Amino acid sequence: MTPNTDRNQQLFDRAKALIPGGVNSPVRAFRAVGGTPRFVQRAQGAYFWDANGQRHIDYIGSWGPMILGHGHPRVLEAVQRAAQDGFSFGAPTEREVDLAEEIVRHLPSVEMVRLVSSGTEAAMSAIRLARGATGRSFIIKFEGCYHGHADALLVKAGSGLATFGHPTSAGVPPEVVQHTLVLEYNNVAQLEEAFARHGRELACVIIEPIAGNMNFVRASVPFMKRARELCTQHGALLVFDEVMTGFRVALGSAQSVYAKALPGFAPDMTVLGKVIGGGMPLAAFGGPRALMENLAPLGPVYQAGTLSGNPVATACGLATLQEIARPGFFEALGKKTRTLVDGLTAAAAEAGLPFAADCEGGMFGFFLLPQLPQNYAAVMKSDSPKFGRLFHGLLDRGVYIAPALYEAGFVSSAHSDADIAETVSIARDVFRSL
Ligand code: KE4
Repeated sequence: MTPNTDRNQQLFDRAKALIPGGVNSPVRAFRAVGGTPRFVQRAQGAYFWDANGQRHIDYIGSWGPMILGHGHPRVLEAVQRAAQDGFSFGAPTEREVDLAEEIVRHLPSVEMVRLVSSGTEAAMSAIRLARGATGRSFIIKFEGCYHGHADALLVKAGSGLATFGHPTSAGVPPEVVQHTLVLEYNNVAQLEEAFARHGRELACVIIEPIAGNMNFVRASVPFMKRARELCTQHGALLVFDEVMTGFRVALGSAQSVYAKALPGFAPDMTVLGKVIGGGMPLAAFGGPRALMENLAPLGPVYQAGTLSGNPVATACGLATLQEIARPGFFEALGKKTRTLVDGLTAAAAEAGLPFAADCEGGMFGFFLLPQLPQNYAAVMKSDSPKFGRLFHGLLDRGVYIAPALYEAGFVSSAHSDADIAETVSIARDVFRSL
């Protein structure tokens, strides 16, 4: 244990006495990689400083939200101003309408949105809406995809659960998941078969278009094309879980990437989170008017939330979206992320390390595998102990990546070219040591 973790360790020991695992979300506990989680004291731009004052270049960015880096001046100012006017009212505000307009502006498939407080809540509500709107019970999800921890979706989830290797969570009664079919990602044959067997009973297919909870696995274009066709043919809804990819991989989110490859492509519903809250608790789900008007108070599908559309969170999200909508933002961010990925790939090759990486916009992933995996089983072939050594080698040198093999990485507009170059140079040393 390097000396500089003692204040982190002290805090971790205190936390473990009061909070299960010492954390408020499992992946933060470093269980997959071992060692002591770094307690963040403060963050600014591309960096955070831990409890011992050690600076880290941050490639997690709160697992996606901090696309502008930490403490962007215009976002901070918007939040401070909003906080002056009140924290929460439980009544409508103009800024919720402004944020809804901003989201709808960039997503042609979305005519209406409902704001909620977490991605879990948004995905859970989207499933209920799909079931309510279609009158059907069955849903399809994919192994390795994670859609938050609502019971019906916590089946072979790819995020924390993949790290713990549990196929499902304790406490989820079998009858609650009996309508959840779990298929192999990118497997067209299984999709065909599931629709052949259950077509008319299927309310929706929910998918991460780029699976950030398997680190970084793209749904192939043929697979996505087939999913779209089958959903349309059988009257099931295609639900894009873009909590991670939304406003992160492109201004039009991942659906705009697929629409380039498949002209006219659009999901039937979109789940959003992370970036649209800019780091504050805010998420959303949206789609065509006819579908969304099934929601209370207009329609029979109930959904509610005390802090939904919270006035401080909407200020943070709106300021964030306004910044990333500036011309050239995503071109510059994409270039920076590509430079990082190419640099890491070259450094791994020099060290003779099996390594495959990919990126889109401000999101990237890499595998200690000879080529990019197409599904969860292939991802599971990664060398977990070696990843742990890589993780700690980078961490000890002040580079902070996800403490789990199955998590993606994120670059912000605050990461400078020098930060990227420093990261690649540090990685080169660590790869050699592996
Ligand atoms: P939250 O309830 O954590 O806001 O969102 C759930 C969720 C839904 N859909 C996707 C595609 C997601 O990636 C997430 C949450 N992502 C994880 C990281 N893999 C959050 C980190 C954590 O669990 O602490």
